[in-house]
Amino acid sequence: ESGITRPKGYNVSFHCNPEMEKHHFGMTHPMKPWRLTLSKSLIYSYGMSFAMDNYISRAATYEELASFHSTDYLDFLGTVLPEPVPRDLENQNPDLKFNLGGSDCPLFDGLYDYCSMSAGGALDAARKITANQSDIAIAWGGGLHHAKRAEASGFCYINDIVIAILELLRFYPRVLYVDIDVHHGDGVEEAFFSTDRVMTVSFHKYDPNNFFPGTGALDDNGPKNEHNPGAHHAVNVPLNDGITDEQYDMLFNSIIGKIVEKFRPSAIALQCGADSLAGDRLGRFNLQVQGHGACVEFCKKMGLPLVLFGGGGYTPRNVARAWTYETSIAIGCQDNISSVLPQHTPWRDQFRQDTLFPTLEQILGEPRQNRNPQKRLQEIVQHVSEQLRFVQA
Ligand code: TV7
Ligand code: CA
Ligand code: ZN
Repeated sequence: ESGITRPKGYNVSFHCNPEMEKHHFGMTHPMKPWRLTLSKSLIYSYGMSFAMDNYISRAATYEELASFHSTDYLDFLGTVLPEPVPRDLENQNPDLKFNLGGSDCPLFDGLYDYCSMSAGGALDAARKITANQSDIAIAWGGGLHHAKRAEASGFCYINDIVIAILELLRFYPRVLYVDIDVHHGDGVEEAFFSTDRVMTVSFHKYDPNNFFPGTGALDDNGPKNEHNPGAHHAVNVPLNDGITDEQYDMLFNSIIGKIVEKFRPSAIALQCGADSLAGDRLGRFNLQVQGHGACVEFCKKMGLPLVLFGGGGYTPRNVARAWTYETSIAIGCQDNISSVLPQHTPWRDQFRQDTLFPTLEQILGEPRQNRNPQKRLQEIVQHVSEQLRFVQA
């Protein structure tokens, strides 16, 4: 008895493309599309595919990508060929075209296909929502929040989130974008900087000189020009190393709760970057699978159409745990699934511990020091409350 049942009248759709997982950024590059394979295999091992509509997503068309990106950029992206850049020469060449071909955004075989598949999944998910066929649509292969209109950035080439939100905006008056990746969601924020139809909220590690991308201070809230409708519609929650589940939960619930009340979105787009988990190769937080998943649960409880995107996540076994737990929350079977990984899970030894919820001690040995004083978190909530006085639904 797997405990997986399909609630009547509640639809979750799952959008993925196995072709995407075969791409490689390079041997030592932290972004491993294989983490999608591991996640999906754990989700399927729990039997969750029986409680969702499962789709192999298509690749987005050039025209769909051009709803956000410039054609100059897309044309270049579609024609560049990978030529290995010698490691030592790379830093002497600061003017890479469209920021392509450096070590963060390398050129690799099938790059254009990889990008269009990531965007295709996100767009399929958005369309299942706007067609009223899904209550929650999941695209773990998306969430590439740093890409700009005509520039690659931070492992992101095509901004599937912006493209999906533009689709939602054809049907809904207002969309709330929430980003729990450990990095600032700068590309999505910038894309909707001058509209009051999208409110963007990013929680992230903020250290302008030492942590990518260096933007997203508490008082970066949209255009300073008051006549711009987008003013006050960017919310930033800058955090420090070692934040815990309890603190994050308090912040998330109080901030997102206030925003939903004031902005009254018609749909929510949630980027679930799993690099905010403890033990991530690039991240620095102490979040556990439960705390990360609590954000998904809170958004689901708002009772609005919801699109879930992937994003960062550089320790594949933890990414797979988080996105599996979050898929179970979407379906509503989180209290019925076993915390012990299914015996027949492929690559089961990759997970090291056989539980879906390893303790901080199991993940880290020694937990990272928490550098988020309670007083600072209260200041953040206070700032957001004051900011929201300028926001009208
Ligand atoms: C959404 N951090 C993306 C997050 C993008 C972070 C960065 C690396 C990195 C790149 C590598 C690599 C790495 C161990 C880590 C200023 C630099 C410093 C490259 C070495 N190892 C998301 C982007 C961030 C590439 N970039 O939000 C190849 O870390 O900090 C930077 C920029 C210049 C480039 N160098 C790093 O999670 C999906 N990159 C190993 C091999
Ligand atoms: Ca973020
Ligand atoms: Zn990230």
